[in-house]
Amino acid sequence: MTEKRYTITAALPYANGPVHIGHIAGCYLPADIYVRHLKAQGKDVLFICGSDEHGVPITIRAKKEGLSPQQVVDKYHHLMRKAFDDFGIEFTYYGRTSAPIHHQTSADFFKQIYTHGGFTEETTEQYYDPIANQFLADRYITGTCPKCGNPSAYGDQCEKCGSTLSPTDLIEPKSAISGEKPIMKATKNWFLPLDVLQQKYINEYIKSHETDWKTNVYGQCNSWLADGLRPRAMTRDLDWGVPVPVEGAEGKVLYVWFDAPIGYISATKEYFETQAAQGIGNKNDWEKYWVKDEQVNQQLIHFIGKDNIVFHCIIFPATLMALNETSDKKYIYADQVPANEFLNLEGEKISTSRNWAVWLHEYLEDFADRTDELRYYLTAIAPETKDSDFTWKGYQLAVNSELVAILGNFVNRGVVLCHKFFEGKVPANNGWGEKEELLFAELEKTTAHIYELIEKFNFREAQNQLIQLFRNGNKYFAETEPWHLIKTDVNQTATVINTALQYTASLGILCQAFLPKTYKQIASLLHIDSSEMVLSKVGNRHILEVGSEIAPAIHLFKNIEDAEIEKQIQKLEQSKINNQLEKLAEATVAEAKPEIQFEDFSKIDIRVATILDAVKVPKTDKLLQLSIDTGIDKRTVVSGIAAYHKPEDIIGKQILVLVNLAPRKMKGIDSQGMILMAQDTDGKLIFVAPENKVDNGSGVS
Ligand code: B3M
Ligand code: ZN
Repeated sequence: MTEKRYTITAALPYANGPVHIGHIAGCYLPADIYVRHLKAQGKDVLFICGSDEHGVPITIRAKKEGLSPQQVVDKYHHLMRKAFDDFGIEFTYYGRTSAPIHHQTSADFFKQIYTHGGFTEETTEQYYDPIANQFLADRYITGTCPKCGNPSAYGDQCEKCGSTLSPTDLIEPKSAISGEKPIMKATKNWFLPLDVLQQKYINEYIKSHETDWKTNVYGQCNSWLADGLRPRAMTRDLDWGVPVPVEGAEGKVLYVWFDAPIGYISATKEYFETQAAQGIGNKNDWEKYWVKDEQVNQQLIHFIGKDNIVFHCIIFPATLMALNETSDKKYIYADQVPANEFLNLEGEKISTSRNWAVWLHEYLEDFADRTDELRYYLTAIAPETKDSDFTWKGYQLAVNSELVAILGNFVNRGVVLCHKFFEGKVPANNGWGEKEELLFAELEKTTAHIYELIEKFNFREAQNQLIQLFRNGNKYFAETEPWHLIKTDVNQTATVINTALQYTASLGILCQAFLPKTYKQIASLLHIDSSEMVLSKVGNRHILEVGSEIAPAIHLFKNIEDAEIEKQIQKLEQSKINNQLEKLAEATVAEAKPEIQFEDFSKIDIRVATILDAVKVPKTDKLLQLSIDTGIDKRTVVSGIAAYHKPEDIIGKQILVLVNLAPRKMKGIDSQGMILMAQDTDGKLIFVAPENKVDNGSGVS
């Protein structure tokens, strides 16, 4: 059994928002590197992904955007797909779980297990909204967190203290749909008996990966198994998803975590169907990648983020195990699940709802053509073993001091010198010395190491080793100094340039998996057809023919300017300000706050003041910078009222100011205090002021 066949999947992103850098670093980029590396070796590999278009996250988004769930998934499916394409993630096929073939496949799987008696039927009491006439998914129930008192915790978790909750934990639960108090109502659902499957298969399956899975992945699975798996409902009372294909299940759909991973299989089917329709291959070829074939060493590898570990290592295999009990067709289970930890942004957790993210499609707009730069930095900081942090300054530094100064510089020097001394034709190699032998010996050793690292999913270090090879190239130039050597020894200079260019060709090939655009550019600089730039040639001393012409020099990378980085940081700061303002607005409309003591109130120092001057804070649309006379002093306050008040209209106005609020920096300006505003029903902010003019500094009590 020598033939190896790879089925590689990357987590199906929810079609409820665009893709951000955290997703890319988490699984799409490492998967793409791995796949490119395999393909470069001529391996049989299929790379599958697609949009996850079911589940509560979609319906919540739809409600928020005032769209139907179908409109939401259409919108984000196309946006994500385009961003992946533009960024150069080379899926063999990108499907979607709303596709008919997916509905069919997942319904068939369910039916097959059901008919075979593989599910247990259970009636449980679930929260039900009597006004909206529907059962409530955990996310649709809000209430007070029993752990920290946060009044807007969700039925599955409290975002304030991070506790995992179940809906019945909430104090004073409310339906997020109607605001009504939900009632308990009995409902029937179908459960996968994970407890039984654990004893029969799962324990053994996980145990068999004790040494070859990443420790974080194995550890998480093991702790679930140690707790003992419990039956899990594979159907839900929801009106969006794949309808449960059995009688008496009206109004129920398949649990999204049942159908989503089957999406990998249905997308594979769809791919081979489309191929077959064009006369290529056979539509049943999908089985080669999913159904056990004793003659072939099949490798199924799921690239995911750490929050998906249990679903890919336990629940999906369990589904397939239940399915495998029903027929002779045996589906394969994951051989590897190289899950990554999380990527943070500027020291904070990436958050879609707070818009604290770098969206891939926006990056591609702002940094058109700079795809390899982002690939490079995300791999350099890949959260492989622990969470890591994306910073714009870090990105700039990586590009300028590594891609420009090390990689780009080395490639450029060889090409420039070849044109300068040898009319742009590859000069002869007139005999190697010690330096050349050493350079190539290092190349051979490091290449083998890079392969090993990639095979262990250690892309970060693999790329680091690649850059080290470019560093060695620069060192070679520094030691041989061809720009001086040319004056005394043309033959020896020819050898140096020949060596540098052959070495460049090898490194170009090694760039293929990590920096595909750079790989192509190096190929075209050296006038080599990319089909000639194959991994087996790395280390070859004669990739380029003596006398062959090379292209004029270009800069592979250019520096990222401070202004570009500043613009991105400003953008993030703007999100922060918007969030603060939203929070303030929310706080004012929220219900009555808990009782306080007089001592609490007496800490507050509110004074009458007059606005002396007002200007808009540059590059923001919401902020005004006010100079005010508080009677105690003259000071600056930044206030989020620009949308409601023109600066010229408010100069001279008397207002109320909380003067002893700790200063806060907003857009780099120290804001000393807070103007008191009332909010009308449209959300407009209106000044609160004394009825008649009084002295500045008069206290309010
Ligand atoms: N859509 C969860 C996520 O985006 C889910 C992954 C499905 S993979 C089959 O994190
Ligand atoms: Zn809480």
